Amino acid sequence: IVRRALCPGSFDPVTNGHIDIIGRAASLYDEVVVAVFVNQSKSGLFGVDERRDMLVEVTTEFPNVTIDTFQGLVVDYCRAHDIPVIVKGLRAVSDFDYELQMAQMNRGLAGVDTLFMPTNPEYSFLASSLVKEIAKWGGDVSSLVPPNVLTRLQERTRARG
Ligand code: COD
Repeated sequence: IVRRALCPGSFDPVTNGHIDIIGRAASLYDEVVVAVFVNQSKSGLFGVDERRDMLVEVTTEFPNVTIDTFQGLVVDYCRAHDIPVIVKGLRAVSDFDYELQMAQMNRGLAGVDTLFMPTNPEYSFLASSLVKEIAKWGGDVSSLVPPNVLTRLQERTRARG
């Protein structure tokens, strides 16, 4: 049997923290799908297609990882693609409340389980929202995101002034 897992997220944009979790999931499962979930109430800095393209570029080193986009419930994506488990990174206790709530809801809704991976301590403070804020004001985020994301952040923040 093929063991499949889903790494869902906003990935606006993908950071080194995400890549760490994706790579570790790829070493545990036969196939890992990373899916960009569209959140209609959050406009985001990057469009969904751009977020997908950046993820494709940074996951070429993992042959068993594929990238997709989806609008809807995580459990509906899992059902449609026959994926029994979601892999999530946990940074701190502050992540835990909400992640536990979602995990229990997803299990109740569709029997889809969630596996939590502790973040690499190097990335425990790292969040896409902070990266965007720092980049917006010209701060150095080169140690937080891969080079292709850095380039796009610089282009985007320059374009917006
Ligand atoms: N270190 C380790 N892991 C990290 C780090 C880091 N520095 N940063 C992020 N992560 C992990 C976390 O596991 C996180 O969940 C994941 O990467 C994605 O992070 P983000 O910030 O890109 O994504 P979120 O948290 O905005 O994604 C939320 C979802 C899209 C998963 C959620 O909104 C969702 O499930 N939406 C679909 C609708 C749905 O099914 N709703 C019902 C839920 S019960």
